[in-house]
Amino acid sequence: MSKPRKQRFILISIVSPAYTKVEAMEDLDELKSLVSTYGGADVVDVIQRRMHPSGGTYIGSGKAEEIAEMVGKKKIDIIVINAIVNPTQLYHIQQLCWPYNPNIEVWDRVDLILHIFNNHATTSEAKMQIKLARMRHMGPRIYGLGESFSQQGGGVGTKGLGETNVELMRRHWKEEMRQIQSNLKEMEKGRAQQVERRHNLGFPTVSIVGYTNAGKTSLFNLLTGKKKLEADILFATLDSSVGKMYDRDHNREILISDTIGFIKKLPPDLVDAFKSTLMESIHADVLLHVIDASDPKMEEKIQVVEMILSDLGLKDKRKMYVFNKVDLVEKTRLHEILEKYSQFSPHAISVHSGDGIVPLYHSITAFPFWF
Ligand SMILES: Nc1nc2c(ncn2[C@@H]2O[C@H](COP(=O)(O)OP(=O)(O)OP(=O)(O)O)[C@@H](O)[C@H]2O)c(=O)[nH]1
Ligand SMILES: [Mg+2]
Repeated sequence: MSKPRKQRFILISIVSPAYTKVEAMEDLDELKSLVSTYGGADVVDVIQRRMHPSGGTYIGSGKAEEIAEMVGKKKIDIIVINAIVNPTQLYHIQQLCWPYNPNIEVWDRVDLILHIFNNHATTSEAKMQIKLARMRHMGPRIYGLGESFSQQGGGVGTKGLGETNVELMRRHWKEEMRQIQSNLKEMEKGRAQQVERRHNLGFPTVSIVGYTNAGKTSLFNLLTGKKKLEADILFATLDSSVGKMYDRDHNREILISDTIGFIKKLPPDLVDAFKSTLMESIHADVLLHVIDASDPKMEEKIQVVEMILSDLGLKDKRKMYVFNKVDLVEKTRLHEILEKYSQFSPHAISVHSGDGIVPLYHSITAFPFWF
């Protein structure tokens, strides 16, 4: 059987004119990993330097025309813009591309992340959370389209029909969203009871958090002996897992949880949709913030994670920074990092080589959980 043809992408990265070439390329890199995680082929990269998005098409009308022509020439299926773009602007770009490909899709960064989530979701809860997040994100777009269609309809007798359809759709949409929210609430209750039961049993709990692809699941598997999927893709993990680590020094078990990774420009709606998955972290005694020490964007990613933790009300939670993948980092650089983050009980580890795992284990078992 022949492989299905990969969907062909144009990637558009919008950066401030102040960015150097290297910075602009780094910005595009994350978008490239997202597209490759999705399974798409990156056919054309466009870096646009501008301070502010431009009116109707976000990327400027001249650029939008150029891109539309490229859609035809390069047989493009999907255009993705590395930003959160308003629905009308996406729709305008799509319209410009119709003469070249009537099935063209135009996504913003959130659409791309949501499509990846959708492909990776395995549990019914994750599927529902994603559906809710998609509806919240796409909702305005559907209404927007509805308005455009009813304007297009315009002729005698058609306008009313258009409006009725939009109104019906809107009502149906709202009802479905309410239903999903109430199902998720039920699941959240169940999960909260579970968390509480464990807490009452007196298990110390540790939650692994961090940017996507930092090596959280790899560390989780190592500490708990589980075999969850670790992969060089973004958002390999979407649900949350809890495992046990035996603490020899105190003859007890410590609960370790692994969960979804974070990424920059995650809209609050998405974080909100995943609240119940993140519940284990919310109730943990301590957070292990796993960081890919070999990543050139490490510092920015630490800040992104800190911001999301703070949105989740976890700003003051006790935490340790765990710098992973040190097999890929030079010794001098590592010293600099450990010095810079000395107030976060930093650990340098490599899940691959085993470096630093024993000291980390001892720090976890010696952690003053009850104080
Ligand atoms: N070189 C090196 N690679 C590592 C190390 N630890 C993990 N990795 C690799 O990093 C990639 C991501 O690992 P995961 O454990 O799936 O990362 P994650 O943080 O759970 O990622 P998501 O669930 O996708 O957010 C995999 O390809 C791992 O093999 C390490 O110590 N050194
Ligand atoms: Mg993972």
